[in-house]
Amino acid sequence: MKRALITGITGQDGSYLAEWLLQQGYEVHGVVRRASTENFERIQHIRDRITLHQADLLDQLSLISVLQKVRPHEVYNLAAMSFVPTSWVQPVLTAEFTALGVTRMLEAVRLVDPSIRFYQASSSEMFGKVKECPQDENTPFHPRSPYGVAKVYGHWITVNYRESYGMFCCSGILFNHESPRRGKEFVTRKVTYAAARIKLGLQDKLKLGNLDARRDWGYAGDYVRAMWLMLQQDQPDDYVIATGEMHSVRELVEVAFDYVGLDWEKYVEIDPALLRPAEVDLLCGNAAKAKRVLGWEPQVSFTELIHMMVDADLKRVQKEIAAGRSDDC
Ligand code: NAP
Ligand code: F7E
Repeated sequence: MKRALITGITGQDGSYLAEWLLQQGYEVHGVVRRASTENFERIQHIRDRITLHQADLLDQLSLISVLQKVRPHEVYNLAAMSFVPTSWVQPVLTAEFTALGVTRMLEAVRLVDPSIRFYQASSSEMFGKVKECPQDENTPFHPRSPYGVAKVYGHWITVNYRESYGMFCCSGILFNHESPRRGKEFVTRKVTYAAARIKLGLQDKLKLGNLDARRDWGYAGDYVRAMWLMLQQDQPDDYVIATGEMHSVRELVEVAFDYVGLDWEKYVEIDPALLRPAEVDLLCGNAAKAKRVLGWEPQVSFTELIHMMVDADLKRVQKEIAAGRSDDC
């Protein structure tokens, strides 16, 4: 039986990847960091089928120990400080987690068993102020946030361990991917949650930043399959994973509010505090290499994704109302 270790298993992608690997017959292990209250909501439904280990990307020895204990065949390094605005507030910590954390994980792999296959969660944020459209594996990087800069470091150190030590290291350059499990501060979820709450009478305004920003949004469940496929190839390599379609935040709001029968313009307010010091105006990926080599293609369209998220939020908010514990807005 193959064993996999996932860092960031409590996150959006970690939870979908754990499900996918269980379906493939893997023994699944996850790294969690200590918190005063457990934050296992996304993995609650598979909690009895996975094994969790305490470790932290800031603590080299803890990573080595967990690898020695689990002896995985594959490591998926998904843990990171992943929210772009916070990276301006905590740039040094972002670099520690999101950049140096990758080297700590790679060093642990090299020390314990360099034949372990390694996946690094790289990001389209590395393209930032884009040099061409669409972006592919050869497009130069120009990151626009401390998060993007940290991800560029993580990407190149992954490539470097492959080239320096011949390790099986892959970097997946994933464009934005979303789901009902997306954190509520990211724009898709912020919008679908607000649409549900406004529809159900719990909220009357939604404050947003830049409505003109455009992104290539896909479904997280599709994207974790690509991570796994990368580690099943004969040769390690880097791949762009994207839908190839771009939509603005304004279109996202329209689709979500239309779906619940509301006119978004009556509810959305622009809050200048939500504008970023440096914006990524547009991102659109070319995943032709992933299609050709991995046979990977997205299965959920943009509209299906947003409808899926609104449906899930309507159900969640209705449950909260029934239980008498809806969030105050
Ligand atoms: P997410 O929901 O924010 O999850 C991040 C995970 O990292 C959480 O499990 C978090 O644990 C963990 N983590 C953070 N700091 C840690 C530390 N010091 N030690 C151990 N664990 C730590 O992010 P996601 O959307 O699933 O994304 C997964 C990865 O893909 C991230 O690296 C992200 O930067 C990258 N990525 C995401 C996208 C996207 O659109 N979703 C696109 C490209 C790349 P806690 O639960 O304890 O906070
Ligand atoms: O913003 C605009 C905002 O925070 C998308 C992370 O998973 O994907 C994600 O990063 C766009 C930006 O995602 C609001 O200015 C407008 O242009 O949902 P987001 P992100 O910054 O693209 C990449 C690929 C990652 O790797 C990251 O980990 O939406 N926007 N108004 C807003 N964004 C937010 N969050 N909140 C607003 O009110």
